[in-house]
Amino acid sequence: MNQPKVLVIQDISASCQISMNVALPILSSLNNSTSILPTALLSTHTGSGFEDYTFLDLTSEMERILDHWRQLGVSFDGVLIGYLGSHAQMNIVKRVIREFATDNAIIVLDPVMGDHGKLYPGFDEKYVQQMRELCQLSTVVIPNMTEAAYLTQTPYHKGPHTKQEIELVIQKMLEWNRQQVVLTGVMPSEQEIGAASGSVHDEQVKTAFSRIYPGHFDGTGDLFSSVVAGLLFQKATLEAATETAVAYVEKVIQRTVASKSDPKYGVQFETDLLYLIEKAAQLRNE
Ligand code: PXL
Repeated sequence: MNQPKVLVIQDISASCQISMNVALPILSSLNNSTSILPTALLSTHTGSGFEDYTFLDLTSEMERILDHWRQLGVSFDGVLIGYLGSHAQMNIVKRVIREFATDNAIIVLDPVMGDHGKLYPGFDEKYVQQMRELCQLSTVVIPNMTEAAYLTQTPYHKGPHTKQEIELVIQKMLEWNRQQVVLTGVMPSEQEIGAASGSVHDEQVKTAFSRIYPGHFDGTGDLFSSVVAGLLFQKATLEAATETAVAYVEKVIQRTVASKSDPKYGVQFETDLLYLIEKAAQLRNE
């Protein structure tokens, strides 16, 4: 069986189970052949509890890597884009899509820039505007409620969310990317959380939900988009990929709570990788 050749563009938060540290094992478990283009090297992520993090911007190295790949004639069937370290990297990502993506490549963009109604440190309105442009070049965009609010210039609403409210956000997002959107952090009630997906080819918005567990779990957004991307690269439908990602992330959160580990370091995703692998095999045979 031919493996898709895929590229992950995001940071390495060295000692946390987030971003590149989860994307690689997830994509590999889902049978994708993976290359990486790291955007920055940090000691940890930039969220609360880690105020003194180190940050090495890899912009110039990214350019050098791409120049070498160009000489080699490297190309990718799928690209997953996550946390970028600077404005300048937007142009590099556009270059990757232009020069290294095959004609039918699937470009999955997680527009990582904020959560809980606020932008992460280092991001501003100029970055949001650049992100809107990147949405236009992507096959699937996976914003959380905060990122969607910034991208569509609608007020952030913590939830619970009504069906109409979610459908409107998805419709506005689709005006930017004109293909497919998966909105995360959707809360139909105080007890449930999950995702809603929409496509320009299908009027109907599809949803998948799980139980809410109290607390904040860093890295679940990165985990979710890695699962969706990994399955889409394997030709699963958007609906199946979204349902699987919601179910897997719930299992991982249960595991993390049971382990009593400090959730600021990310989630315990490894133990349930077999569940994901088996689910992917089922989807292939459907
Ligand atoms: O999980 C998103 C993320 C990725 N990378 C870095 C971050 C964050 C969220 O805070 O700080 C460096």
